[in-house]
Amino acid sequence: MIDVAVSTDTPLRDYGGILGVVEFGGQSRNPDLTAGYPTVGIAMREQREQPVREVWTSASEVTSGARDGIVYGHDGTHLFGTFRLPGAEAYREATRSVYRRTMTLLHDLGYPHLVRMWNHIADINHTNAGGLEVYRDFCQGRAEGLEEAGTDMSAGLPAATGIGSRGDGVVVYFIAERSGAPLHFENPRQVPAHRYPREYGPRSPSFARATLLPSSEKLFLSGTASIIGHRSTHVGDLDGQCDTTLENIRLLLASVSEKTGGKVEMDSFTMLKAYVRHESDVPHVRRRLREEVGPLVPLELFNVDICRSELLLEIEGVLT
Ligand code: 3EB
Repeated sequence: MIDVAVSTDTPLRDYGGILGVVEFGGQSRNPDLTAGYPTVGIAMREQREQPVREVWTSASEVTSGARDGIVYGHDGTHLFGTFRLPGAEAYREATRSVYRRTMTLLHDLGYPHLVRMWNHIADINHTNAGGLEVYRDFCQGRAEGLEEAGTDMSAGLPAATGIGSRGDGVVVYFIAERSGAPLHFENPRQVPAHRYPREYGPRSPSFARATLLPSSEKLFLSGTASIIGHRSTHVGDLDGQCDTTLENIRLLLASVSEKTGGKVEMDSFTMLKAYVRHESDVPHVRRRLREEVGPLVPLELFNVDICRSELLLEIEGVLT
């Protein structure tokens, strides 16, 4: 059984088995195994702020290793993996290559099902030397790498986040599963991202809106924003974007509940994260989210850029 905890303790308390740790602090750092488990740093906060850590835990014994630039920890059921691409003028080729290597690693270690991926991309809205937006360049490499690895690009894509960071380069971490095939879901009022029209870039973003992991009774909600159909709505209107984003989440949860016969609702969150483009909007978004979930749900907000320049916020989370 895989679980996640949010911690600001240094050193970490004893969690038993640790599959991997993601440190959201002032700097992006290459993943390593120095602590005895995979650790990666992502520049998501100001240097002076205390880092917050996301700790992916297991009830079983964890084995860790590194291969081809990918650092991983696994327990026989789940695998946590992470890699970093150094800052570059273009990411397409490096992304294609590392996504392919990731799929090969997952195949070789026997965790063929991608469950969830987080892609943190520095300067995500900048235009690169080739005249392409950094996010679109990344999306092209990601789609090519997954496709070349034989991924089913309509039904086999995991839930994901594609978001900015304050560091340099691209940091990715992911969860994969051995068996019990995860179930992927789409939002009834959003065009699946893999079918976005060409106006959003040469290759569509590769992700599903949510992934259910039946073995751990967890629903991984992708980064969700103020998008209806394939268009951004309420441009320039923070509350409008909050409303649409929350409604997108409600509709998605209703659709998952209907399809599985289970019940996932707004108060089923065990972890909630929001990305907010403008620092001055952070307190308001925090208040809006606290109205939705109880006072005990871990809630983290990060002031970073969002993949479409008109989007003011994006929300993701884990539900049980
Ligand atoms: C969207 O719905 C907003 O590129 O992996 C959300 C989740 C978004 C994941 C990704 C992008 C990604 O298109 C952006």
